[in-house]
Amino acid sequence: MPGVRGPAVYSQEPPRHPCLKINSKEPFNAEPPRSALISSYVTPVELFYKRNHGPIPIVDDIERYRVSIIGLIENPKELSMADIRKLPKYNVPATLQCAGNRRTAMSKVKTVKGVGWDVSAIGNAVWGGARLVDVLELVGIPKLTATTPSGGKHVEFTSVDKCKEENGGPYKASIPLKQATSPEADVLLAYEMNGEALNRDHGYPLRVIVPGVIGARSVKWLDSIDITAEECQGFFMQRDYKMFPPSVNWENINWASRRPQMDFPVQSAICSLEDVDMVKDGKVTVAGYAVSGGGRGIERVDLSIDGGKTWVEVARYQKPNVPYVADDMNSDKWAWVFFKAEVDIPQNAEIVAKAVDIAANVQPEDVADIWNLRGILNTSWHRVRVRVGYSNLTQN
Ligand SMILES: Nc1nc2c(c(=O)[nH]1)N[C@H]1C(S)=C(S)[C@@H](COP(=O)(O)O)O[C@H]1N2
Ligand SMILES: [Mo]
Repeated sequence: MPGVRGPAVYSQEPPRHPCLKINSKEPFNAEPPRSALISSYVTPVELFYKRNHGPIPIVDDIERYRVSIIGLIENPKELSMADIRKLPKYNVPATLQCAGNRRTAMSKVKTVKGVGWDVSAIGNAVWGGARLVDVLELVGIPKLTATTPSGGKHVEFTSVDKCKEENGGPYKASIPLKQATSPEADVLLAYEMNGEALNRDHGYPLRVIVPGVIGARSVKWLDSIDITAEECQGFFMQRDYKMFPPSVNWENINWASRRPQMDFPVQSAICSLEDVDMVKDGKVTVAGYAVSGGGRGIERVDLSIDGGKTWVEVARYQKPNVPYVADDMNSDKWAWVFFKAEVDIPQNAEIVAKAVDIAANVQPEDVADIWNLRGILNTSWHRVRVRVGYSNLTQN
């Protein structure tokens, strides 16, 4: 692509916030501390997790930057940023979550392959850009198309970065054409994040946002859009980001037997406490996030202070003064909810959260039941252990 200096080296990485916990330096993978993650409903850009598979590309000549739309269509086109900005602009609040979120906890059951993450490989941003459905109309594909006349059924996104998993080639992913051409699906070509131009870490100048789907399909640094007959055959679609049962190991794995993961399952995590926390007295704040995939809202968040024996429902919310109603027009369909409760705990407590989405999907109880060799989709009940430590001063 013209206007791109894609360094195949790590000497030109952008500056990053010092509070991020770095899980891998090259490629750069980092997440904010738990407490910072829930300090605001819209995650500030600098605190948003960064998940990369190679060095951050440099697009330094925005005038010459083009996205090519090719494949099984009548009229292939090259679009400049000006062309994309001419289309109606949408601002979509959407939570992006890496399929590897909470992997570290899964690896405690049995070793898994992949970058370790605590509970913060997730963030909620307002993505601004053109809708993919409008972009595809420019090349003659009408809304709600499942198949083009020449047999196109998938939309493949190719980046300009270079990843070792692709043998030095670019990162790629695809989504079904039906979803790409559905106005309801809100798939975006985003050039803004929280009202500012996208920064290099998050895909400058243009990235895909596929709401409700694992982060891996939201391709950053977009180079081309290819209308294809088959789903993308790239590494990250075919040999990664697939959910396997616990019985599958590296000897008997058959990658072709499973579909690439798309929608995210229902998830929640407590972020006001660490895995093992010592608190001053028996009153603790339990706060965190809950989110589901496919635009399914959060129907309920349950909280336990006795390891899951008994439960109470906790309040959940998105914005101040707007009651959250799952599936309501005034709620952000693709975004997480926060929950918060003040609880009285005994000397030793195991605090547990689990969420239920509007389809009544519930998080699984035990991480061992969903263990998989790649360590993805750890959506098990989130547990933290709290000990009340009375200091001498507060003791009678
Ligand atoms: N080009 C490109 N796009 C990419 C990736 C990548 O390595 N290269 N990582 C994917 C993964 S696995 C995730 S979870 C999200 C992370 O987006 P973020 O870094 O903006 O949080 O980007 C996705 N898009
Ligand atoms: Mo990811």
